[in-house]
Amino acid sequence: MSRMTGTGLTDEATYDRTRIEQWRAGKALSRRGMLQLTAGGSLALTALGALPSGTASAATPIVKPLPPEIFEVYGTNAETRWEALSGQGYLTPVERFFVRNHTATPTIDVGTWRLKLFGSGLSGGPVEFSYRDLLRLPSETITSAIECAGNGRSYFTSQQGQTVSGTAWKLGAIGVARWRGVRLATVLAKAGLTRNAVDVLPEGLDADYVTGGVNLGKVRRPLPVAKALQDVLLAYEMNGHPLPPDHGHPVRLVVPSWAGISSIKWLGRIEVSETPLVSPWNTQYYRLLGPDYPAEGTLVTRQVVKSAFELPWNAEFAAGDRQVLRGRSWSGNGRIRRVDVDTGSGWRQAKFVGAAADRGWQRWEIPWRAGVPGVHTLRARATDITGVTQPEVTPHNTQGYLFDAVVRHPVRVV
Ligand SMILES: Nc1nc2c(c(=O)[nH]1)N[C@H]1C(S)=C(S)[C@@H](COP(=O)(O)O)O[C@H]1N2
Ligand SMILES: [Mo]
Repeated sequence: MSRMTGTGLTDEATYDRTRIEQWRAGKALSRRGMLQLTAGGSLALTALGALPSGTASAATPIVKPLPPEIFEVYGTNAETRWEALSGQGYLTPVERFFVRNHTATPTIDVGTWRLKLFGSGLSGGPVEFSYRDLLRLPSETITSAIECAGNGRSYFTSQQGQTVSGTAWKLGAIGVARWRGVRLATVLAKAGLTRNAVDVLPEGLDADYVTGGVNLGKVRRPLPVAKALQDVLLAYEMNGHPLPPDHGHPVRLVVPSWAGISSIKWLGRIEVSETPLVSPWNTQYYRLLGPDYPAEGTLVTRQVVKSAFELPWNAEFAAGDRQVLRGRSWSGNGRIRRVDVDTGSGWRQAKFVGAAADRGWQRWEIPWRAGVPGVHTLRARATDITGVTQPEVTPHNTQGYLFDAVVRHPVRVV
């Protein structure tokens, strides 16, 4: 599974193995050891001081309207209904883009906002950038998906009969947008990145995340410097407009192909370090844990292959009608090579619609004649450019990440 490339630590397996070895060298690698490490990481961060300049308001978790025909809401989160992408273009409009908030969308004043970089991985002292500083740096525009690692989680239960923890997303915790901003590489270079730096730890300005009576601090998750330098953007624009409040205004990270948690919103600080960094979001969360995984779990980095129909659950069709079924497929490994669809009589190859961005999704369609009345099952199965195909079953992991199995989509012919 590990594709060794010159990018070294951007390969997820290499990254995790390297970090695990580093932990092992310094700490016992029991689950308890990892939790202690987490606590230590949090304390260390708190001790670094420098209060964020943003102010979080707990009043409304999500600022933009969430019409029920477009979104399904779960507490502080909202997923896009797949039928709401029917008739839309390649990009997900901001008004339809899913929101994943650990707490609530904060209100941040761009005038006083600063991005602070600090840590042993910088040759000088701490460095600050204002919003205007960032706008003056060379910009880059990329089209990229942001997808929650838990997207599709509910199918572990509904399709595989397994218990998992976390938000019971269907397949709508993904969106594709055009992001404009400054490469993180540019900002790190200006800040004096040393040759020995190994990790960066971007941190949000939203409220501390408190769960089960424990304060886990600011939402933050380390990235290896190799990935940070490769294709990560400090985005200030989404689909041609200033980043909206719910998606990280004024500046968020966009970490293409990796789990959505990497793309920290409302960015306030980035620690740059010559020693590996940890946070609860890479020790406690975003690890694949369960019988099929090593005791310490496997770190979640890159997203997996998935497909979805632009149809409501239990969509109704008139018997005998000729239809065109439409959908989209995507993968954290790169473009989609082919998509097959089964409507009950075997797999048929779907036709691609339009071009796809490297880090976006592929739209497709296939004709279908709705047959006899009753419940029918539609299935779509994609294969990506690395040859990875969606399996029938995803091995269970306790937190329900990276569900990649073919989803059985029920429709009714009446
Ligand atoms: N500061 C901050 N950044 C964050 C989060 C958060 O709660 N706070 N949620 C993360 C998760 S889990 C996901 S999936 C994506 C969701 O991005 P979106 O809300 O713009 O769709 O943001 C990530 N960045
Ligand atoms: Mo997420």
